[in-house]
Amino acid sequence: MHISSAIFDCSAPDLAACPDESLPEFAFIGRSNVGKSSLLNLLAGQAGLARVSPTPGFTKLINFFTINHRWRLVDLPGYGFAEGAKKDSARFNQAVAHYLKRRANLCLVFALLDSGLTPQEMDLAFVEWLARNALPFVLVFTKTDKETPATVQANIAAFMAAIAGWFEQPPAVFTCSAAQDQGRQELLGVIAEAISAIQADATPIAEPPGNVPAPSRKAQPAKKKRPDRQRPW
Ligand SMILES: Nc1nc2c(ncn2[C@@H]2O[C@H](COP(=O)(O)OP(=O)(O)OP(=O)(O)O)[C@@H](O)[C@H]2O)c(=O)[nH]1
Ligand SMILES: [Mg+2]
Repeated sequence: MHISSAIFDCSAPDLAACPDESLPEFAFIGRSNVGKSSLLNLLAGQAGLARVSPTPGFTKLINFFTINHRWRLVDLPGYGFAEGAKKDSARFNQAVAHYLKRRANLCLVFALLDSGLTPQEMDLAFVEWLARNALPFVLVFTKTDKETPATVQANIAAFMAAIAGWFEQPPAVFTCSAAQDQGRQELLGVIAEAISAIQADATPIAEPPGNVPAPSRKAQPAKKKRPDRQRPW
């Protein structure tokens, strides 16, 4: 997929402040410092679009970026950041949960995990939460440049073994390195497929030939435009 434009839209402290739901959204979530903002910049092809920092808990608001005027990347605050104003972090965690559970145009969650770490309790709990809430997601193991390929593969295998019992079909797994420009095309491919699935779903009913009465749109069951039941990736 070619990215022709990537524009910062707005920052929202809670669901009510989020922009309208007219565009499909792809959200990045994971522990503080896992590389969410860096991956967003890698996909957008624009360093500095989302702000990156070595300080955990840097992204504190829900940040929206419109890509190609047609869909959005959403940078979420990380979980597991205990410092700072307690009240604020609690509110942001709740805001993220509301966003993930209630945002009708959320197409897919990219759940990020550090490829240099063995399975972490907090990440396992979060993936379990995603599964329990039937949210569509893929796993992305980040920062692959920091460890040997063998270590990365061992950590991925251990994580997949830990979650295996929760799914009939395990979630799709990707790797990336924002530092080495790795994983961009694969992840953009996932987004392109999800967008195609939405467009196919939204194809208007063709007019019937002759005098045959057109099927009433009202009679059709309302189809939710979230492709979460289809899992096109
Ligand atoms: N070596 C390496 N460092 C990375 C990579 N991705 C991110 N980093 C570094 O990790 C740190 C955190 O990156 P961010 O993208 O800000 O992480 P985040 O998940 O958005 O963090 P919060 O907003 O604090 O939750 C920064 O110092 C980045 O430069 C990567 O692929 N490889
Ligand atoms: Mg960030």
